[in-house]
This record gives sequence, C-alpha cells and structure tokens, in this order.
Amino acid sequence: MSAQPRRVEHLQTDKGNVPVYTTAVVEQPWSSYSREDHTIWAALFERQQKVLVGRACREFIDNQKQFHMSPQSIPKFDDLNRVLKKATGWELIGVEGLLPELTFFEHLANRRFPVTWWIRKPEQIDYISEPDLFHDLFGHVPLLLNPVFADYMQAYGRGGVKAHAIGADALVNLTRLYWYTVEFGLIKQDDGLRIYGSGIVSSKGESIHCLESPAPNRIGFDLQRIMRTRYRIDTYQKTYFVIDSFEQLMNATQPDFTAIYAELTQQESIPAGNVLQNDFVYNRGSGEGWTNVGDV
Ligand code: HBI
Ligand code: FE
Repeated sequence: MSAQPRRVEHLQTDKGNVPVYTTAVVEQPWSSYSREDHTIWAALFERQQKVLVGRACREFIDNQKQFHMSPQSIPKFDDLNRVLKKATGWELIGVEGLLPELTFFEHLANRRFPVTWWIRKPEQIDYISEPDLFHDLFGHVPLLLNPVFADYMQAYGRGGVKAHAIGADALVNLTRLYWYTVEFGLIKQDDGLRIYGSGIVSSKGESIHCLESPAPNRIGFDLQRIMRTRYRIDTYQKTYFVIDSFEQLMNATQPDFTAIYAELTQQESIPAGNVLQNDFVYNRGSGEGWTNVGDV
C-alpha cells in the first residue's frame, strides 16, 4: 500500500459524498462529519457502553479503555492507530464499505483492518445491513489490541487468500468461520458466558438476545461444525458458537485447511438453527454448564 491514501473521484449519493472506487483506501474525512454524524455516534456509544457491562468479555472492555474513545465525537483513525500500531502492529485503514473478499483478506493478512468511514443515519440506529463506522470501529477495533486475537485475524486473512485460490466452496467454509467467531462469537469466561463477536457488540438487541433469550443454541466451538453451518445475515443468529479462550481460536487456525475443505465437500451443510447429536450445548440459568446431546 502506498503511504498516501489514493485520492479518488467522489459521487453524490444518498449516503453523502462517496468515492467511486470502492476498493480504494480513503482518508477518513473527519472534518466533514456533520453534527448529526457525531450525535449518532454518541447515542450508539453510550447505549452500548451500558448494555455491554456484564455482557462483553473482559478483553473487550479493558482494551476499549486504552483507546480513550468517548461519546464526545467520532474517533480519529490516526489517534486509534497510534495506540494500535504500538501494541500489536495493526493499522486501521479507511474504506468505503464492504470490500471484495480477496481485497479484504489481503488487508487482514497484512495486519490492516478496513474501517468504513461513514456512519449510519438516525433511522438506522437499531439495524443496518452493511458495516458502517460504528460496527467496524466500536465493534472490531478493541480486540485487535489483544495479541492472540490480533494473530488470529491475520491468520484468517492468510487463510482467506489461500481459500480464494482453492475455490468457491472453500471460501464458503472459511467465511462461516469468520461469521461465527469474529462477528458472532461467544466466550466462556470465569464469571460466565460473554460476548466477543463484533456483530453482537455493536448491536443492542443482539447483545441481549444472544445471552438472555432461550431461543438460540449456544454450541461449543468445533471448527468443522462451524464450517458446515449456514447463517443468515438479516436476523438474530439462531446459533452461537462458544470458545473457551482466544488461544483455542488461534490453535484451530494453525493447521492448513486444504484437507478439511476437501472432506467438507462430502458433507451436507447444516441449517443455522439445528442441534446435532454430538454438539456440546451450553445451558444458562440453574444448572448452568455444558451438556452433550449425545449423552442423554
Ligand atoms: N469488507 N470492509 C469489509 N468488511 C468486512 O467485514 C468484509 C468485507 N468483505 C468481505 C467480508 N467481510 C466477508 O466475506 C468475510 O469474510 C469474510
Ligand atoms: Fe464486521
């Protein structure tokens, strides 16, 4: 990547002024954020700070403090980068939004995390179908300070580049891993079940739903099980996968997945809401803990 962000043409759209070339790295246009932009940041930030107490994992809460983010104004990527680069060598880069998969993987493989520069409108406060600044920044950035998680993200990027070369099926399998860990993962900590997935952490409704609702399945992490499990992007998840530690995630991504992809082509995918015989299911409430469906 060149040292200077590439300047591109801009188009006037309903999202405001947006670059024409969606894969370009863009400078965060911080001085052009409106009062409304900073206000929606403040509203989302304050709401999530409250919801995440006792729900987000220890690492998310602790790391977030190190960035000194506040409801006052949208953070500057440059300020966050000073903290991040020193800690784990990751760098935030401004982008227009969702990137083509290979472009996204290549950034991660080089410890660059793409952050959408624009923030949602007030009418989208509860739900937006694509990543915006609040999701990317509030949701993803804190865990990039964790050395093990930081390495996992890079390993995922490298795995993505490989999977892309192998083919579409491999990419589907790998994308499910990202979805059920980085985006919608839960972690079992000493004080109970906690959230680490950025898609949850940036959503008030799902932060409560994933932990407190009796509806979803909470299943112990299993790499191949995850790679076979379909997902929906437009509803709360029907299944969450629970890790014991970030080391567990990192260890799971050490092997080369080529043989696993080949094996998975022989197996059916699993509907998002299903529970299988061998799943370890985490039960909340009285008698909190794991049960193995196959044991009953
Ligand atoms: N682009 N900016 C951005 N952010 C994402 O989270 C993202 C993406 N492109 C592709 C993508 N995610 C998914 O396909 C992840 O694997 C893979
Ligand atoms: Fe995300």
